[in-house]
Amino acid sequence: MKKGILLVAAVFLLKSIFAQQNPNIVLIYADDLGYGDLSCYGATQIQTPNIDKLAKQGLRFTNAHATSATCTPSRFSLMTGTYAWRKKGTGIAPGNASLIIPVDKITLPAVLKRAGYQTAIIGKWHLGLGGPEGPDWNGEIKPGPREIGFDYSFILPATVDRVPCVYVENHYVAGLDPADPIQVSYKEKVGDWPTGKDHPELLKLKPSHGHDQTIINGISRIGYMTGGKNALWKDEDIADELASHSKQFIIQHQSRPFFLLLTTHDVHVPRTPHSRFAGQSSMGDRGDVILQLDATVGQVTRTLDSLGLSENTIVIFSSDNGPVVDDGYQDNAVEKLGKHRPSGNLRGGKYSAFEAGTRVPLIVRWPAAIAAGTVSDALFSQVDMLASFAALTKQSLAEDEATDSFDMLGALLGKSKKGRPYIVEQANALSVVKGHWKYIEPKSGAAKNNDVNIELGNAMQPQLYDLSNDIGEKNNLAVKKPSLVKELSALLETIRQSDNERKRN
Ligand code: NG6
Ligand code: CA
Repeated sequence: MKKGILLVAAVFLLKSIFAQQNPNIVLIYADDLGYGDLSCYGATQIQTPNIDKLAKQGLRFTNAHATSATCTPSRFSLMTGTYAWRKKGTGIAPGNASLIIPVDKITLPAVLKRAGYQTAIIGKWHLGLGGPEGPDWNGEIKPGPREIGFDYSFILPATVDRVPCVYVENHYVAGLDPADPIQVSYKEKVGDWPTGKDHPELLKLKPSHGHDQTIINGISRIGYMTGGKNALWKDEDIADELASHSKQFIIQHQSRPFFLLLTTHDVHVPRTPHSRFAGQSSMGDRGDVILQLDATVGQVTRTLDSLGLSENTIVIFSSDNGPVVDDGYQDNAVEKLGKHRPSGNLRGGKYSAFEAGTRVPLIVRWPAAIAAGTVSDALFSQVDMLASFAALTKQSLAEDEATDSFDMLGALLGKSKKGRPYIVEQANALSVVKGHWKYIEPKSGAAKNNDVNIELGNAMQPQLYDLSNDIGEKNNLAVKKPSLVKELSALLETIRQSDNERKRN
């Protein structure tokens, strides 16, 4: 009897110690999901109940941004707290690129590791792997996630439309048979596996532009590969694989604070919904993988619920860049789009300097600290996650660490309505948004990418938009307001030249 009471007391004590510990953090980072793609952001042709529920229980941002309109630079900034455009070689990475994140600088996972967190990345990486020679797919693959602060990694090395089509778990290709080594080239054909260019009759999903090299699982990819047959992923199972690895990580690390970065493949191309989702939306494959993404979120939140972790776990949901409908495969996304507007009422999309390039959904749920059902119009940039997480875990950054990252914890948790004083958006051109004014620097290059049917925002003349009454960036006021153009172009130049934005502010 006495023992029983002691046990109960011990359990209570442990519970209260855990209640005071740092919150777990689960950051779910979707790929190419647009500002208008979720029902909680106004979509009506598609319902995303699990993500909507996060918004209902937490905080939804209307003016949050990835740093860039494409994946690699956005992820680079998220990880390093610095702008990718400051560093050469941070554009969309080929599948055999070497690691582009410096291993001797602070990173988002390293900040949390410093605070005692167990850290993991599960999902898309696309930040390069290995030293200057690139990754050794048949040996130890490093440096990579483990060397920049993740205790555990289970990744898609680049994108699913790029070879090699294998998972990398920690330092090795998962399930690789050493007798069947992998060869990869982005220059010339390797091995004798057919390509989409030569054998379109073998394809279950045909390219619309590019994507005509080695065929894996009936889908032609960017790049050539051969070997590693046992290790090849099955496209339709990727979402479930990532969700089940995430679940496992959460279950195994529930007793200590953990940071899980779940970077989904959905809704990037090639879009290959599992049979549970195929045909379930009215919008073809793109709609179906939005449903699949929503279900992934549901799997994670239900895991947290079942372990009693939801109260003290911050769940963050966002996207790496804006939406694209045809990104290189004939998957019916264009034909079945109907009235759905992936960019909502914003102009542009993925690759674009217009708002839809970087303005993305951002939802933050933390029942222990954030009031349910709130909406924030604060200007927020993902480059600030690093310094904000440092603040959350009561750490101060050294002056030379993550120098573009500001502590915006107050805004991130909805305690403050005040956002960033300004943000920089990266597409081909850089833009700066200050208050409700947006300036896009003059840039040569096509005004529109016809393959993807997206306006890129390039123009030889400066562009100035008043986002408070022209969110669709239709009315260029640069000629009418030369002094504002001067002010904002000077600000952009100052930021560009600045070697320490946090210090400068
Ligand atoms: C482009 C690809 C596109 C996509 C993108 C990267 C072609 C024609 N297009 O080069 O399909 O893979 O790169 O997307 O190859 S991102 O979200 O990872 O930045
Ligand atoms: Ca992307």
